[in-house]
Amino acid sequence: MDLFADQLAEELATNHGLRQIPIIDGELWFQPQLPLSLTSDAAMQRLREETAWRAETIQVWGKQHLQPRLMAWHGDASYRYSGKTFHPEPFTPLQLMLKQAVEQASGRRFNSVLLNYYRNERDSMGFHADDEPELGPQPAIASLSFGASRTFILKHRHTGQRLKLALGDGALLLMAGSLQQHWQHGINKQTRPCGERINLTFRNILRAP
Ligand SMILES: O=C(O)CCC(=O)C(=O)O
Ligand SMILES: [Mn+2]
Repeated sequence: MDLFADQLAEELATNHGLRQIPIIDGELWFQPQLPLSLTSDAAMQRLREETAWRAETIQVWGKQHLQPRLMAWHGDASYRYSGKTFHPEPFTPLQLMLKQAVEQASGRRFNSVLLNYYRNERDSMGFHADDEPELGPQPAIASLSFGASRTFILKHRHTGQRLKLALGDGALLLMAGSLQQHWQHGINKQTRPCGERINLTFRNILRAP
């Protein structure tokens, strides 16, 4: 049975701040609206304009396809993702400000951000885990969303349990502990029309010693 984690989180969220959503095999923390010093509309517009968006390709059965979304990588460290090495652009001032807000809310530090731009309901992200070795064995990944609400789905690798979470405008989600080892996550395309959404996943890339 699907567990609607946003309902659960709402019950748990008796005041502001990140609240833990109880799940097995990992940590999941959620805050419906991260307080920021600018409106989401303003953040969205600046992210749209200031980010180095790219249409990346993906190889499926030997054929090149365009990813169903735009992506960008900013920060201090290069990173391998979906078999590709990203050489990041520097953080923009707005990204640094958002990073600071996310760090304050989560108590974690980050040195990179992957941004995803879902142009409409047809854009999506396939099931995956953020388990690249550069992130370390138990990475903390903080996801901040702006714009249209989209359903974030977590799927347990062994039990098949699914958990759905509506990530609305301003929502902060923190994945931590052993979550990436045991769960995959993704955003399906949907039939119901929706507007644009920009998601930022802040990560800490471990540097070579
Ligand atoms: O758009 C989202 O909420 C998910 C993004 C994500 O999983 C990723 O960037 O690895
Ligand atoms: Mn991910």
